[in-house]
Amino acid sequence: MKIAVLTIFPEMLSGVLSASILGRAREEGLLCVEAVDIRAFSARKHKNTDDYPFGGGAGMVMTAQPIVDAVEDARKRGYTGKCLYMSPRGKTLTQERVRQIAQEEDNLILLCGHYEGVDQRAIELVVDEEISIGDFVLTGGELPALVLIDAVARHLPGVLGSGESAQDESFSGGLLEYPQYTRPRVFRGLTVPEVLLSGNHADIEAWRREQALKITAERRPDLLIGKEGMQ
Ligand code: 4GX
Repeated sequence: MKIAVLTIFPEMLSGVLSASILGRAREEGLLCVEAVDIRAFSARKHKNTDDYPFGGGAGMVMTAQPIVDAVEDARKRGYTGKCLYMSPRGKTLTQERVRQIAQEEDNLILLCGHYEGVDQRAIELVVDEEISIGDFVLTGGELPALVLIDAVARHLPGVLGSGESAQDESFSGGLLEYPQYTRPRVFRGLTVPEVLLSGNHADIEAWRREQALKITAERRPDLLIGKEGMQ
């Protein structure tokens, strides 16, 4: 998977993309992420990328020209896939959409906005889809872009180790994850549930399923609706 991230703050991406599983996926060539500095495409004298909103109001709007030019340049360089604009106005990202993107797309352009967003004409001209990572407002689209990259990357072949499958965790099976424990067996007087030390794998599996159901019912009853005799 090849991803171009269009941003006025390219330095925001490097830490997250170089650490842990994403860092290794990039080293192994399973994932290729390129930060594209929108400012480099500005045709204005001081390389400005924003301006005052027509109609007045607080804040600045990112101008269409450098964004459209940066996307068109990425297209010429082989980014033929979807251009996604990270925006609280988009449809909320779900695990299902993440899986779909990982499976169907082989390259992406992610557009990161700042301030009051980008000129609507840039959206009309180059954006295929607006995606939100949740109903809250951030200072820019870089963290949402990194969230999307991280969530998609773990579905790409070879990115997760043989032990960890993308299927096995929270939201697959539609339940929240059961509690985990590791050594020591007693920490500050708190013990590990006996069943996990029993070596009986059928009992362990039954306990984990029961815990997952209990935690899901308590915290996210909405996830249970339509499952096994629920409603
Ligand atoms: N999920 N942000 C976009 C600029 C902006 C402002 C208004 C459109 C309209 C966000 C999110 C998010 C902050 C990215 C504001 N764009 N992106 N930016 N939540 O909060 O994706």
